[in-house]
Amino acid sequence: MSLTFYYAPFSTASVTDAVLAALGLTFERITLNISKGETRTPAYLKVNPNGTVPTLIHDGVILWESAAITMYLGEVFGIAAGLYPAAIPQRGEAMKWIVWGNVCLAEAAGRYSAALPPDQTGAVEVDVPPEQQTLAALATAKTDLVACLKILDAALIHKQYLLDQYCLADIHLYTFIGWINAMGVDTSQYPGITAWCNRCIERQNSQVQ
Ligand SMILES: N[C@@H](CCC(=O)N[C@@H](CS)C(=O)NCC(=O)O)C(=O)O
Repeated sequence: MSLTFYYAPFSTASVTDAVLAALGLTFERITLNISKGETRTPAYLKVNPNGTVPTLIHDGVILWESAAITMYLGEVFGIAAGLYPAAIPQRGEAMKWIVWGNVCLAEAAGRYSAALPPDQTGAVEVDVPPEQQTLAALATAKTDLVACLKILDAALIHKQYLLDQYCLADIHLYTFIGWINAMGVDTSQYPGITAWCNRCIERQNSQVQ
């Protein structure tokens, strides 16, 4: 089995990194420096024409988009590891939360990050168009981000995990919360999210022992 992971620190690839770690998979890591343009070289664009990380190559199958990668890894490795539901309806729940994490939560967080001064984004520095760096853009992104956090909090307030049991969907979304906190957004006012984050940390700690 061959698994190659294109990664950059403080990027969306951290989500895939956390999923790979939870699955205990052995892989080749290729670390790219986004600031030096290493995601935009002709050689890398042949692998991922979007010029972004993460990219994962599994036995010749080239995958981009962290949500697709988490679901693929769940399907191929996660079921046997007890970290991904084998069938509906829980499978559908996992897909719903993973896609929502990217399309709604991380999308709003990304706009918030883009509008912040470069040293406060909690992420790798990228060029941001000036129209995305206004106070109005920051306020709109914050409103959208808070709306997402409220949805997540409501889903977790009476539950241990997003699904009936801990799975890759928790790891995927929990990693985004880490980034959101690193941007200075305090999520401690959301009791469902806070208790869930603590449970995810405990799980991660027990996985490395
Ligand atoms: N929707 C994509 C987002 C990937 C993405 O935007 N990655 C950024 C880092 S967070 C990147 O690689 N940027 C490199 C560049 O723009 O050159 C995913 O979830 O995988």
